[in-house]
Amino acid sequence: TSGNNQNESRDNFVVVANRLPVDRYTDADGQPAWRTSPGGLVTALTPVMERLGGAWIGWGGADSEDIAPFVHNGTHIVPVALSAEEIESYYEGFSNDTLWPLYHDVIAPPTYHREWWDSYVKVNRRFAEAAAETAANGATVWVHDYQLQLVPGMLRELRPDLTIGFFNHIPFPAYGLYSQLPWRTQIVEGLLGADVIGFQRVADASNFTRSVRRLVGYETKGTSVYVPLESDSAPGQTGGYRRGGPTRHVLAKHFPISIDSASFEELARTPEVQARAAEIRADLGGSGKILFGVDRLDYTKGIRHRLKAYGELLADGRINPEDVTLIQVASPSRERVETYRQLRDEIELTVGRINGDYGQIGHAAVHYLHHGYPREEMVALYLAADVMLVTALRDGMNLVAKEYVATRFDLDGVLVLSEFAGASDDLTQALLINPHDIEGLKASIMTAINMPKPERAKRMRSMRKKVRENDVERWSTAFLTELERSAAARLEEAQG
Ligand code: GDG
Repeated sequence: TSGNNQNESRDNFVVVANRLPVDRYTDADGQPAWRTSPGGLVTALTPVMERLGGAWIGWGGADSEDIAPFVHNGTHIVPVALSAEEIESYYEGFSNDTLWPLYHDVIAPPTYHREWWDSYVKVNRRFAEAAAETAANGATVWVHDYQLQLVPGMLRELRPDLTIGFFNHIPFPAYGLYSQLPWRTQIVEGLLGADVIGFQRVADASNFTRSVRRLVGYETKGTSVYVPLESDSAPGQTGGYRRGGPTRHVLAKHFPISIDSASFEELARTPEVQARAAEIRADLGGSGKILFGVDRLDYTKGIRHRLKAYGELLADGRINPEDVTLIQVASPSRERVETYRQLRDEIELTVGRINGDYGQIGHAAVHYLHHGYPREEMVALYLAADVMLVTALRDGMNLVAKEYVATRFDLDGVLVLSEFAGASDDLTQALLINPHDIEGLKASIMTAINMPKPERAKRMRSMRKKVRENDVERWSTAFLTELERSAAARLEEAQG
């Protein structure tokens, strides 16, 4: 196969993701340089990369056109260039204004533009070609997330020798919504190029297999999809293949992602972070309850619902700003997409109103911060917070919920958690809420504020056990084990 050329310099393990695991910055001498980005995926895959010797293919950010591959901390970095026009159409457009709202149950209306789709196809092909050139013969390639759903199919055509995994970090919608997508069949076929397709929740995997049955008519059984090897008809024509012919097995299963739990606890135990948490509490008056929310500023996170519930509790006189404060960190996100601009305006208007109506000198009702913070500060905030508010309307997993739990080695703090976040499957000892039910949300916030210490400790202990056991290493190992199994099965078949 084509993988044999220069096999020496090629990699046995290749990650393909929209973004590279490194960020560009200007060093002390004014020279452009790269440093590891703080993300969870990077942490999760670093040990695997070190073990297998890996490459990472991704976009390097807005001002990083035409950079040659290089090595960073032992990882082979392969930048994919995007033009300004492609950033608009493939990334901000199709990825973040078509797929993102559609896959989050159309909380915001998805925009369908044929030009955006064309760009998505073109950019996915560029990523697939880069992967085909980088991967050694028989290598394993792990593709990530909704921006790259066509890569598995394209890559399988280019390099049938590879073992291909795909992990979807966001929800996969029910067929009734997914079927809106004009290119629904192409995307399902793109994904089916993988050997293993991972989702966050059981429901996401079953939504996908249902779409497979409805759109291409392939046989599915539980987490197995049987993709016919010979097609009698043009792709996309439902049922146009010979039943009972030879098939390729694809596993479509849930692999709930997690965090590096130990490293969060370790950071929480450092004297610096402890001191900072105490300082935050003291700055807010020392004795009152602190409610805390931290999210990318995104309409899926339910920040408006959270503020509505909190504002009404103040209006009803059930809480008062001398005793209760809300800190809301909204880290800047996708600021060039119109829906996100509007959301920011709405949130800032609401925060201004709440503070204007209920704040007092020295007691703001909401401390609203539109910044990104270093991880140390995040952990100090988690430690300072009596109540953590995760009110997402739809969220693949939500790592913030798990980070809060991992941080609270003191067995204190209450997590209010949306049942629409994947994290609620595991964290059943949180106060589970439906964010659309404002009265219910208000009641749960009051329960959290007034929860007695022994109950807080009992719930936190049980959640900590889950987050410690199911950490991100377990996640990547579970996924890669299935990929290895699939590679072994294919090898066996090929050898007869
Ligand atoms: C997608 C899916 C799924 C946020 N602000 C700051 C900051 N963060 C960190 C958090 C957390 C991460 O960003 C956010 O992860 P989430 O899981 O909460 O949400 P998404 O960004 O939407 O992630 C989600 C995830 O992919 C993984 O599969 O769970 O469902 O939507 O780690 O701590 N970190 C720092 N400063 C900030 O200001 N340092």
